[in-house]
Amino acid sequence: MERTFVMVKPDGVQRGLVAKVINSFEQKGCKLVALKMMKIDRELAEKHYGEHKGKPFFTPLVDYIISGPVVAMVLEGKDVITAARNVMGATNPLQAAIGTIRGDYGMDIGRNVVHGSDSPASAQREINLFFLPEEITEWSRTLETWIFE
Ligand code: DAT
Ligand code: MG
Repeated sequence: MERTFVMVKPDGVQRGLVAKVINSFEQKGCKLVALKMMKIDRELAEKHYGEHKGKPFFTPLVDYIISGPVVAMVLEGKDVITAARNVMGATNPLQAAIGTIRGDYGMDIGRNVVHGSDSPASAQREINLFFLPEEITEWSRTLETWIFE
C-alpha cells in the first residue's frame, strides 16, 4: 500500500474548505492515516519546496505557505499518489478540470488550495518532513474489499 502527503494550504483553511477537501479524498477511497493542523515555519517551507528554490515564484510560494495554519495529512491506498493528484486537479486552477478541488475552488496558481506529493520519493520525503512515525495510525478499514479488488 502506497502513502502520500496531502495538505490543505492556508487559503483553504481561511476559506473554510478543510472539511470539503478532506471529503474529496475520502469519497474517492483514500484512507486517512494521519491528520493535524499546524503552522509551517520558513525553514520547513523552504525544505518542503526545495525543488523550486531559485525559481521566480519560490519566495512568494514560501511566504504564502507560512501565512497561516495548514491541515496536513497522510493518505494510504493502492496508487494513492496518482489518485490524490487526480482529485486535486492541475497545478493551475484555471486549467484544472471542474470536479477537481483546484478546478472547483481556485482561480489563481498562487492560491491553489491544496498540496499533494507527486512521486513515491517526494511522498516519502514529505511525510518524514511533516510527521513523526508515531503520528501515523495503522488501522484496517473494513470497507477495503469494496474499494480495492
Ligand atoms: P504542484 O503543487 O501541482 O505539485 P509544483 O510542485 O510544480 O505544483 O509547484 C508547487 C507550487 O508552486 C504550486 O502548487 C503552485 C506554485 N507554482 C508552480 N508553478 C508556478 C508558476 N509558474 N507561477 C506561480 N506559482 C507556481
Ligand atoms: Mg509539486
